[in-house]
Amino acid sequence: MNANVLAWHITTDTATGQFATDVLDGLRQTPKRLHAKYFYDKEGDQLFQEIMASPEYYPTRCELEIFRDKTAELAQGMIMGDAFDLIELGAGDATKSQYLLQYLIDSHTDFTYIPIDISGHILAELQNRLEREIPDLSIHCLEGEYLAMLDKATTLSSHRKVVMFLGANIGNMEPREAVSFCSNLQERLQPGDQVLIGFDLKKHPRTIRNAYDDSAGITAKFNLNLLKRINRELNGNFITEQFEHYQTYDPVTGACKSYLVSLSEQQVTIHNNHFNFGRDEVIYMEVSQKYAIEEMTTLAGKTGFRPVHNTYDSRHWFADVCWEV
Ligand code: AVJ
Repeated sequence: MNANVLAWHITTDTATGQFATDVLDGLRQTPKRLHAKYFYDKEGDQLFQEIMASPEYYPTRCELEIFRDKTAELAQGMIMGDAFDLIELGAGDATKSQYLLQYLIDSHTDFTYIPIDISGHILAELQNRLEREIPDLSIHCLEGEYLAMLDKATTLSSHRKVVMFLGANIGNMEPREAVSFCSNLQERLQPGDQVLIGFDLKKHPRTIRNAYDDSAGITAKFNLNLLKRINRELNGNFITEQFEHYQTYDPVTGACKSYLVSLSEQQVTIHNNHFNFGRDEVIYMEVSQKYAIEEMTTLAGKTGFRPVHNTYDSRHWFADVCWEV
């Protein structure tokens, strides 16, 4: 394929076009970087499932414990007041939220569940399953980008809103990006609206590093899969054996970062675009930011929210925090 073919992709297929643009831009930067949001193609989804099942990766199990065992605590702030919309950004298969949904139904709460996801396929499956398993649930799926769909949800109803952003997905933002994301969220909400955000907390640095450097090498595969995806979808020629996963965690800043290290001096071509890699040069792949309790509170304060309540798992490794506008 030549550059014209790439241009064709960019103008005719927004999804592929954005992927191509972001990959080429990222690899032109110093240091080179790729975006974690592109990890999740079919193979990446499968590998992420394996990560969540690995003994080292604790965050999913911690948040599941909160939703399963502390449901009443999570719900207490929400159920005061009139009917509300429970909006979930990046709902996925909603395994965790389902405990909360069931609890709200059992306590005869008047609410509509509005899952937002970029994948229409995932939403269709979710809607099917929830209609079967929680027949009394009122559900309205929105397919698209988080903030655009949040705007849409605002035009659909004037109900009070509770917006959930779970799974420590906020960790994929650098602290500065988290501030602008929370501000954008706050601007779209009204006084009395709430958010429920899942944060992975600072803890023993080895526990954290091991979660992203599992002994079976699944996280390494997960990172390398993005190179394979670029080969598949953007006509790249990465030799994945020439790259090695390297994980860091800085217990002071809370930044947990993954890199791919080039094992030799090499050139990679993506659609006629050439990229030179020095030996030991890295690609910065992902940040999974960890928070101290005060750092979450500071983030709330900087972005116009008032912290209402934090719910923790039994080890205090994870927090789902409720903030109000
Ligand atoms: C889905 C962003 C929460 O950062 O912990 C897991 C992704 N990356 N292992 C995380 C991930 C490597 C995960 N999030």
